[in-house]
Parts: sequence; C-alpha cells; structure tokens
Amino acid sequence: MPLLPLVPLPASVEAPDAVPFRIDASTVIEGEADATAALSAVVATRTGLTPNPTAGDRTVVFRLAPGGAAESYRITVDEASVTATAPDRAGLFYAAQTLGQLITRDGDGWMIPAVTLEDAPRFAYRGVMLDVARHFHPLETVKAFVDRAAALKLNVLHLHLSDDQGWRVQLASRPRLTEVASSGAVGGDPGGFYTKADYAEIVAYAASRHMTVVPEFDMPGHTHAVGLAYPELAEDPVLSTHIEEIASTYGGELPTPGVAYTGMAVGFSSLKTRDEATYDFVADVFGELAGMTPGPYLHFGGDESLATEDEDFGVFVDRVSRIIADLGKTPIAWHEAGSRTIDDSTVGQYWGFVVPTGGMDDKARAFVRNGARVILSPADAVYLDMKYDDDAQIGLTWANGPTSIERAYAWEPSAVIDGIDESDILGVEAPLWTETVRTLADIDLLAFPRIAAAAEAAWSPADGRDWASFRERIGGLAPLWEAQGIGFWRSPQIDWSAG
Ligand code: TNX
Repeated sequence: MPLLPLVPLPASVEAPDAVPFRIDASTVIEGEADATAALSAVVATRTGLTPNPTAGDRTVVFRLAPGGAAESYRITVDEASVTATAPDRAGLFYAAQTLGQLITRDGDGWMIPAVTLEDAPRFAYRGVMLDVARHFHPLETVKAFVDRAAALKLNVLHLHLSDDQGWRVQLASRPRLTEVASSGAVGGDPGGFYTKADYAEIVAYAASRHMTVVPEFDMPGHTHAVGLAYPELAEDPVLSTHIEEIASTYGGELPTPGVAYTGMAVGFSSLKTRDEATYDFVADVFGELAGMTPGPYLHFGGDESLATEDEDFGVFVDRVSRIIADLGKTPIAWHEAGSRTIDDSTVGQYWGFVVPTGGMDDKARAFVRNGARVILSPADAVYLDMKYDDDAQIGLTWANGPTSIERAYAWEPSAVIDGIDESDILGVEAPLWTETVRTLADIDLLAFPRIAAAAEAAWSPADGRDWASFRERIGGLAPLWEAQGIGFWRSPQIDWSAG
C-alpha cells in the first residue's frame, strides 16, 4: 500500500481497508465557512467538480467541537460521510487542507479513502518569510504564496519589508520612504511598494487563511534605502573586500550615497545610531506599523549590521526593542541582537547552521536566558533561496553549499542548539530571500518542495518524522500541486506520482 500523501504528517492516521467516500457533483460540503470554502476550492481545482451545496446524499461536515489543543482537528471518513471537528476555526481549516490532500481517483471516479485521523501542531509558530525588498512581489503573488503556505498548515507570513534595495510599504508618517526609496530592486529590476490599503488587504487575506502577518523593517543595517529618502538618518556606505567581491562576482555597482542600490552585497549600511532623530524615525515607522498590524509581533531585523560600531549596535537594539514593546507588541530580532541588553520579551530568530558555528548559538541562547523564546531558521536546512544543486539556475549557495530536499528535511529542531529545548522553541520559519527571485514561478521552484519539509518540521511530531516516508508522501502530492499550478522543482530524488 502506498503511503497517503499527507504533508505535514498528521499525529495519527488509521486507514482501514474499507469503502471510500465518493465525491461527485451531488456531494454536500457544509458547516464552518472558511473550511467549506477551502475544501470546495481544492475539490474544484483537483477534480473540476463544483459540488452542489443544497442537495445530495453524501455529506462533508465541518463542525466546531470543544476539546483538544489549539489548531487541532479530527477527521472520520467512511462511505456515507466525512466528519471534521475541531475546537477552533483554524483546526477546521487544517482539516480541509488534509482532506484536499486525500482526494484521489480510482476506476470509479473521485474519492477520499476511509480514514480516521487525529492531528495537532507541534509548534505554535510555523512561518514562511518572503523578502519583498530585494525584489518587489505584487499583491497577487503574495496572495498566491499565502495560499500555498496555508495549505501546508503554516500560520505565519513574515514579510521582509525593507532592505538596502528598497522600502516597500507606504507610511503616512514618513512618505518619502516610498515616494523616493521604493523604485529600485536587485539587478535594476522594477521596484514597487504596497499602499496602506494593499497592506491591509494582505493582512486580511492572510487572516482568512489563518495566517498572521509578521512585518519586518530591518535596521540598523540593511538601510541604504532609508538614506535615499532621509539622508540625514543614514551613515555613508562602508565598503569592504566582501562588498567588492560580491560586486565583481554578481555584478552591480558599489553602494553610493543617494543612489539606489541594485547589487546583492550586505553589511555596508547603517542608520545613525547616535542621533535622536533616528529614534524619532524608529518610533514613527514602528508606531504606524503597529497600528496597521493586528498580529502580536513586529520584527526589527538587527542582522548583519557590519557597518555599525559594536557599542552603538547594542544601544540601538536595546532602544528599538523597548520602543516596540512599549507599543504593546512583541519584538522579534535576528539572533545577532541576542548578545546585547534588549527588552526581555524579544523573540530571537536563529539563522545559523544546523550545527552552529561562530558562537551564533550563544546569541540565540541569550533570548532564552531573558525568558523569551526562539524561532529556528537554520540556513543550511530551511533557507528556501539556496540552490538545490550546482546546476540550479537560481538561488544562492552560501549556506554550506546547495541544499537538497533531503538536507532540508533531515534536521530536528530540538537538536540544533544545546540548551534550547522543545519549550524554548516558539517555532520554525523558512525564509525566502529574493536576490535571485523575480517571479511567482521562481518562488514556486525554490520553495517547492522544500517548504513542505519545513512545514513538517514545524507541525509533525518528532518521532514520526522519516525521510523515506516524506519522500514518498511529497511524490504523491504532485497531482495536487500540478492542478494548483504550483511549478515545483521535479527533483530526481523524488518519485513523482502521475495520479
Ligand atoms: C543572509 S540571514 C541575510 C539576508 C540575505 C540572505 C541570502 C539574514 C538574517 N540575512 O540579508 O538576503 O542571507 O540568503
């Protein structure tokens, strides 16, 4: 018997050898609205059928029922009915995603096999990040990415909204950020920005798929674009051999004050951390962002601030973390900020390797010592922007060379950092940086199938995870992904089923 193509792997599945539930034009899908909409959409995409919700003799029902962990759900499928219950709407939405993956076809038509299934997430924070700064990605692309991520039970969309190449969200308090500093991108490609209405639309769209938006304004480094809009806030670029090497390897001009940066180097820009005007800026941009963001987190970056004096970096991250906490939000910072005095509530995001190097694990442990938790984004496992292999057309290789699907899968969150155990881990996030990524097709190619590996690390019980099983299960998802128009990478490591 082939494995059921369920990703992330549910906590428990029993599949008796029994008559399946048939899906045809008279199948009724009823109950809680988000879940019925989600399943109806998958049924239509996968089968071409548009079930009639008012008449029929076989019913799928989504029903809230108390009991069980947040986001958990139960499903029973037999010949006569499909029943999904959950304590909350997110759980029912995830039940719909699971049912969508189970839809298959035999000689008699479309069906869902008989199963009894219980499921609940391992971690509360299950994220993907999209860098909309190196390349701008329009609203429709972001929505498509949300649909893809939510289908894998990911519940956080982290948007990297500012970097050296551009500022991507309009703010009334600092209008020049988008008027002056949003038109560029890596390689001289067109830039762009989200209006406040666009941002609200992303937040609402994500919420309808049970995803929380975590917005990031990266600082004090990664801020060349801020200097285009407000030159008085930014230091001049600091050149180094690294910056010169990147320019000669990948092309692009060296960073120049007042000129949009279109290259791929990092670590040359800094805000003026000793000027009070900078903290007025920080209060404005995060204050306005807090008002636009219903979710609990605001990310302030803090990574790779190589052009900021060490002592100044400490003062800066301390003050910014407090500004955000005073806004009633929980700050998140990349792990570099962990070695400094910061607001105790600050969550750390670890981007070192699966086997930590260079003391990055120490920085991550500091957040836990403060009493906060850590998000794991080990770069050589979950960075979706790495090449799959040396022949890949797009992607980077700095994270220990190319990242195969197997390497993206074969890591265990609680084993990455000594002293950071299950209860210290808020969750797992897979970032997609977009230096080499221009289109939704590029996003699909790099994200799929590795995003599914990250989703399984975030959702599934540790003891059920197994590469051979994952390999077979994602192979079985090919027909669904094809029907959904997802341009996944057809790795020769996977036996993609024809379905
Ligand atoms: C490192 S990891 C970065 C980004 C780059 C990325 C490319 C981290 C917090 N920063 O600035 O886009 O590598 O893979």
